[in-house]
Amino acid sequence: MTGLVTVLGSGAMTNTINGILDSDVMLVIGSNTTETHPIIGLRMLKAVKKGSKLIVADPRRITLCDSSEIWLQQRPGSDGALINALCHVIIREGLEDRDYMAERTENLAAFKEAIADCTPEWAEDITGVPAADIEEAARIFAAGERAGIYYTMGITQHTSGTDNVCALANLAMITGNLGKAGAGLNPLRGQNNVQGASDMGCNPTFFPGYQRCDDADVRAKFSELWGTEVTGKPGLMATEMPHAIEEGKLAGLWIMGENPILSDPNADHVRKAFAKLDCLVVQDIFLTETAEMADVVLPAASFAEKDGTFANTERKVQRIRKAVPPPGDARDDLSIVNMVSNRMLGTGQRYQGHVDPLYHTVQPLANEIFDEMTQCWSAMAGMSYERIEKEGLCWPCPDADHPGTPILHEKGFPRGKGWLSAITWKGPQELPDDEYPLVLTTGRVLYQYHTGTMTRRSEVLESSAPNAYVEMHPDDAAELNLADNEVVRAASRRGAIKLPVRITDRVSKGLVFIPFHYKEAAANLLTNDALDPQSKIPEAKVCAIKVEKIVEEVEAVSLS
Ligand SMILES: Nc1nc2c(c(=O)[nH]1)N[C@H]1C(S)=C(S)[C@@H](COP(=O)(O)OP(=O)(O)OC[C@H]3O[C@@H](n4cnc5c(=O)[nH]c(N)nc54)[C@H](O)[C@@H]3O)O[C@H]1N2
Ligand SMILES: Nc1nc2c(c(=O)[nH]1)N[C@H]1C(S)=C(S)[C@@H](COP(=O)(O)OP(=O)(O)OC[C@H]3O[C@@H](n4cnc5c(=O)[nH]c(N)nc54)[C@H](O)[C@@H]3O)O[C@H]1N2
Ligand SMILES: [Mo]
Repeated sequence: MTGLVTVLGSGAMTNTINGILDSDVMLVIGSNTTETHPIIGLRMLKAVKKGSKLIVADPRRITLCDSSEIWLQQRPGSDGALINALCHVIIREGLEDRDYMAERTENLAAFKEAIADCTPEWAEDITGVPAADIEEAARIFAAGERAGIYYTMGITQHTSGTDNVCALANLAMITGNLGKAGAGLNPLRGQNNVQGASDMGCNPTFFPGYQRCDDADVRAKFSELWGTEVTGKPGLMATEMPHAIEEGKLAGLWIMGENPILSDPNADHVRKAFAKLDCLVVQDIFLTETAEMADVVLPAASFAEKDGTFANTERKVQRIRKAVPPPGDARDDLSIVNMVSNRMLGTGQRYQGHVDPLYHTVQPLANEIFDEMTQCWSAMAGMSYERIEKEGLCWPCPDADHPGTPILHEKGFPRGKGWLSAITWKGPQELPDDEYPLVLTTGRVLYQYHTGTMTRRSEVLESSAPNAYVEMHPDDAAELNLADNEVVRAASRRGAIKLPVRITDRVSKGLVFIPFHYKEAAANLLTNDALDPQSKIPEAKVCAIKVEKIVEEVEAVSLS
């Protein structure tokens, strides 16, 4: 997997948002871009108008399908087979970029062997996509001089999520599409500043700047910089923590800006695990469902109430400025973390800082932390607040004269040659059966954001998408004798919810979709917490459920 880590590095886009307009072909796979990244979706639609050919691969008929050259409606969890078959056709028909492959990639023999039997007919059986459509899509993609791949959670939220991403990297490399404008491998990052959080080391294996904590040289460097001995053992991923609590390996949690009681799969299990903690601290801008369980709640300031930087999905580091003061006792996250760590470590004050008007303590200024970051990570070494005053810079930006790097891998990959992975398709962990005959996939709608802590407080947004629903194909609804909008019971092996049915051919027969925003019908009571072995991402995109008609219980009183 070294190939994956070096090709993908931080999980950011290799190319830029505006660069989408330079593409001849776009493959959008597992991304409902117009609803979840509307600005990027607009760029895609503009690119189509300019003549770029759009291939959509999604189990649901998303809005982008209307503008596509071809739509591949694969079964959820079958992407590995679909992508391998696309590669198979490209190699079989000699449509690959041979010079690029020879010069810039390795492990070709093992890759070719892995896709040798992945014929379009084989993939049709697994994915449900007609073999001829797979062939056509492969030809369109390979014919593009600049073909970009855009993917999001439809690709990653699977027990085979890492394999899916590696398979897409293969497709980009065999067609010579890594390292030029309008192309690339582009995961559209989700949360605001999730890229910045990754860059800063919000990951159990890395210090800031993707520097491994189990590397002795890296540890020595940070021990010196921070004036304290730093430990070198990788920690747990958030998704591993509920199990660790149950096994008695974890007694305390400090959660900042997450609401896992609603956002983690198998939510009932998460709630039971959290109840066993000795101490739960939650730092949030609202009293969330998770905060309600906490021993201590630390009120945080929102984005508009603090200074700092956000890094966006194209690795662009941009300034944010305090527009209004935080309400009441709320403090910016940096001050909160600093106040706690000062008391825990007794290290005193390491920054010049400013005096907090309420607490009369010295707190670091955001730019002091930024400067520290530029000292410990070469990719940001050339950045400063002065340089990003008006316009952000894309990392890597190694020195003060460097213009930043909007397009990654133009001259080569960090590891040298790009690794073509040999991927064997494995299906989802839980498949439908007689008892739970439907496949459930979950995701988002335009007007709501995750667990709704923020969007459900906005009257406009809430009135636009006020309730949960389950999308179901007309044939499945007819079998259960359901009317549109009728309230049904949806149940998996892990839990059950009640919600109205939305009868639509947006989904195929056998597939249902539930948005996970709504606490009154929380989709995550149903979802499976099986994890991808490498990335530890849960399989939020496939589990088996049943949907039942609710039969009104007849009041027995008058009969007795
Ligand atoms: N309005 C809004 N925007 C958001 C968010 C939000 O909550 N609301 N959240 C943000 C965050 S953090 C993220 S990560 C992104 C997520 O952005 P997206 O990944 O675009 O959003 P999802 O709705 O989770 O799922 C994307 C698509 O995957 C498809 N899909 C389901 N199963 C499969 C499968 O097996 N294979 C493939 N190829 N596709 C499948 C679904 O039909 C859906 O169209 O959105 C960000 N933007
Ligand atoms: N079934 C299913 N489950 C999923 C997914 C799916 O597709 N299907 N998607 C998954 C994905 S990709 C994601 S990213 C997660 C999202 O899961 P979460 O991150 O748990 O969801 P949010 O509701 O966005 O919670 C973020 C919290 O941060 C708080 N907050 C906002 N700004 C600040 C701030 O500046 N400081 C602090 N301290 N707090 C702040 C908000 O009030 C909110 O409570 O959900 C995951 N869960
Ligand atoms: Mo996300």
